[in-house]
Amino acid sequence: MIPPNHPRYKSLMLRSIIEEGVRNGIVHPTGLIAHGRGEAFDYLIGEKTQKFAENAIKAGVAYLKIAENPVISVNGNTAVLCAEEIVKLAEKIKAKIEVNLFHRSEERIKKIILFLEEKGGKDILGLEGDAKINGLNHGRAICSYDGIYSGDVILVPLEDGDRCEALKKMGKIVITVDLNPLSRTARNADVTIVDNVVRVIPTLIKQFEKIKNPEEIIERWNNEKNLQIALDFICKRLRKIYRSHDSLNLL
Ligand code: PTJ
Repeated sequence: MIPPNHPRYKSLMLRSIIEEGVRNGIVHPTGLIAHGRGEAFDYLIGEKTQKFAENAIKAGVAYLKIAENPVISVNGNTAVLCAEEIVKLAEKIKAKIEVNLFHRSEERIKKIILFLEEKGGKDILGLEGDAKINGLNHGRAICSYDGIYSGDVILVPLEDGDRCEALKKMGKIVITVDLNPLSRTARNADVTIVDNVVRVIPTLIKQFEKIKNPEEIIERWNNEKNLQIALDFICKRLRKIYRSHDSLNLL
């Protein structure tokens, strides 16, 4: 039991959700490591949705608004962290949900589909495995023809760099959520939301009604520049924290 008044309550709760996800076979064991890396970067951005993430969320919404066949790709970590919100988002934007795993196993796909269905998800793709992402030769290449394969705009939180690159080569617009602005996925995607997926999905839902000028937002969007802003923010923040520690030591 984590006491709600613990100063790290929210973060510890997310850890425990991921841990439980591993125990019940939804999250792959390496999902713990991925989560830990995410936590470290969340620390660096102040565990808040910063301006650069807000702007990326707006760009993501803009692409989702003009999409003809949007798809949300869900893996083990994303499922346990925000299944309910993913289902709500899919309904709002009329997107398909596909369970698409890096460490693919039929058993885990079934568990994740069931988990999403318990939260209200319908017609969830993933088990068919009737298509392949071009240029990848591993289980992670397998996808659904009616989902990722034929989709035009793909939202892939916590994605693998190789696969993101392969999706881009297939001509997809890739929107990712990745706390690490240095990752290959972050650098390859069309829109990289440097923020925690648990904060991003509810914000995407809220912004969907608000955005009325998607074409203008897309026209102005520069992912590389936004990633640089995120990195500059982290560097500036670290220098500031370091200085304030220095002055504390002097007292
Ligand atoms: O369920 P599977 O088999 O599809 O596997 C999923 C994981 C996440 C294990 C797999 O895709 C993987 O190994 O991912 P990576 O290459 O470690 O990348 C995960 C990225 O997500 C890292 O850059 C983390 O910083 C980032 N990340 C982790 N937790 C979060 C996050 N980004 C946003 N929100 C998070 N909560």
